[in-house]
Amino acid sequence: MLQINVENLRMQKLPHIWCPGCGNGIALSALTRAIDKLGYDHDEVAIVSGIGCSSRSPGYLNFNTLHTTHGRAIAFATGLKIFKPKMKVFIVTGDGDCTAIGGNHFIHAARRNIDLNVILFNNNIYGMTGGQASPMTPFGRTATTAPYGTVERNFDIMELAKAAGATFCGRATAAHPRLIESLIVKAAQNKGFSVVEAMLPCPIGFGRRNKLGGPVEMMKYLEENSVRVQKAQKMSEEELKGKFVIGEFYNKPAPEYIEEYDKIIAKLKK
Ligand SMILES: Cc1ncc(C[n+]2csc(CCOP(=O)(O)OP(=O)(O)O)c2C)c(N)n1
Ligand code: SF4
Repeated sequence: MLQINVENLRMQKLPHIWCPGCGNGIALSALTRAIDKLGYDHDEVAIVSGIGCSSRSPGYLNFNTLHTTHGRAIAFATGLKIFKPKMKVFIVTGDGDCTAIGGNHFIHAARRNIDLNVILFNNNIYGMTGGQASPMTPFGRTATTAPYGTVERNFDIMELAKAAGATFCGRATAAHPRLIESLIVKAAQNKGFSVVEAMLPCPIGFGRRNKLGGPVEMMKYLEENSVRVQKAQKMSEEELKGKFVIGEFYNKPAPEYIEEYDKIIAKLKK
């Protein structure tokens, strides 16, 4: 059974604000289990978020936490990491927070390969503000801002992260909590910019409007339509339509931003 270590929670901040059946808690608990597995002290971990339902997570977590402004979590985390390079920094961000208003921070942090770990809580919608479409709302799905279905194509964040320069990326769904956890462990072990996408049900802002049923049906949908990366490689584009490819997508080291900066500082000090 999957358990959560209560020492990782700020019990005084509970109950949380999330709707019944929201997937955020699944990713939050996977993050805490990953931190336990990595053996980090509470004092050496920082969790940074922007604004949104998902971005409320750090408030419930008993680590160093920063709840910042919408879209700016990566910018704050970059400053923190530069000032305290030994800190293990995790960013909890929603699909709107990370890929719309925060999109430019995301691609440039990836390009720099700064040692940060983005945990993208992807519920395909702006949950907190009532269900507007985000850049990760799948084509054709409805939202308050797209009542007849969005005509915009959604980002594939794995492809975007890799193309921008991230050195680790992986995806899992709420129906695969152990995979979310193990991807977060690997992300943290990567010395560079890492992205873990957790596909999570938002039954209120996304599921209800798109007639995907309640939380149980949404979880089943995620489970039944997921395909492991290795299997997906042998499938045609047609066969992959509507499927969520999950697993480790990319893991290849490259020069890390702070280490490169330190080299220049050391050279100039000589
Ligand atoms: C600068 C700014 N613009 C807009 C908002 C309003 N706002 C708050 S949360 C949010 C979207 C949240 O969606 P997402 O990041 O996907 O997270 P979720 O709530 O789905 O977890 C928006 C637009 C804001 N707080 N600040
Ligand atoms: S609106 Fe969606 S993301 Fe926000 S708490 Fe409710 S179910 Fe979760």
